[in-house]
Amino acid sequence: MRAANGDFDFAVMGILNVTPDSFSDGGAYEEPSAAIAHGRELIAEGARILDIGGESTRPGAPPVSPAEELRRTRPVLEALAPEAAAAGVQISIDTSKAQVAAAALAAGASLVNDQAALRYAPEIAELVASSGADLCLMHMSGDPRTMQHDPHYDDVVADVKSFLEQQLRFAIDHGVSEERVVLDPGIGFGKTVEHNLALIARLDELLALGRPILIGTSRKSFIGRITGRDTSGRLAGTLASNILAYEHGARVFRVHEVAPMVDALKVTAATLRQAH
Ligand code: HH2
Repeated sequence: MRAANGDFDFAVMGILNVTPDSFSDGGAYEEPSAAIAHGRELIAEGARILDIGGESTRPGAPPVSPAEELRRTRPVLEALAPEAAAAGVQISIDTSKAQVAAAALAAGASLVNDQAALRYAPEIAELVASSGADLCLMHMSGDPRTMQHDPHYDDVVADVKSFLEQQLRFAIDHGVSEERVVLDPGIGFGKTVEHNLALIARLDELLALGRPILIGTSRKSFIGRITGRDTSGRLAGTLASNILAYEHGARVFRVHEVAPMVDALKVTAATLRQAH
């Protein structure tokens, strides 16, 4: 990760879903002009990374072709890339398709956020290696169509850790520099509420892999299950889960609402500094 928030050791990643069907903001930024305006807002609010995605991965989401994913994301990426570069903000492409990753890297993205962690498109490793980009490897059990059908682990934290270790090794063996990789336990991807909470509470165990941890809890259903709130009322739960994740070692935070997250993490980080 290149850019932290101010003199703090965390980076907030703003979510920019250019999709008709994302679970909490589907359709809101489907028009390129609306997505570009929202991207500018996220930068102004303090996002250090913009994560642009053209395919929803909510449970049961229908797959999207590479051409359609590119049609959605490319104009937004091309418009925002120069402004993001001027502001020192990194652009991330949220995709598991090599064709989409390649086009996004050519248009100015410098992070590939691969939710399949190279399982669907192993060739993303070579693309990332040759362009010198960063790579996020996320754990998902199965695929979005089936992942919430009775997920099971022997020990969710140990199983996620060993998967991430194996995919990190694969990436390195295919030319990716280790220091370019970020790891993500994949909150909500083939996990029960208890699995998600265990991953946050025991996130420290993933630090042994030696790479920064990215976490994405924003508005997710485990927060709704605990609080009884729909997606529009999950900001407080999102902040709470990310503050705890920071305390347990996460340093990159993927969220829809950037400004409150930046403030909450600044106070958390400043407080914890005094404890050490
Ligand atoms: N979660 C979502 C999408 N991409 N990437 C990473 N690395 N980690 C995550 O936890 C993660 C992710 C799902 O959230 P969202 O983009 O809001 O929804 P949708 O997939 O429906 O577009």
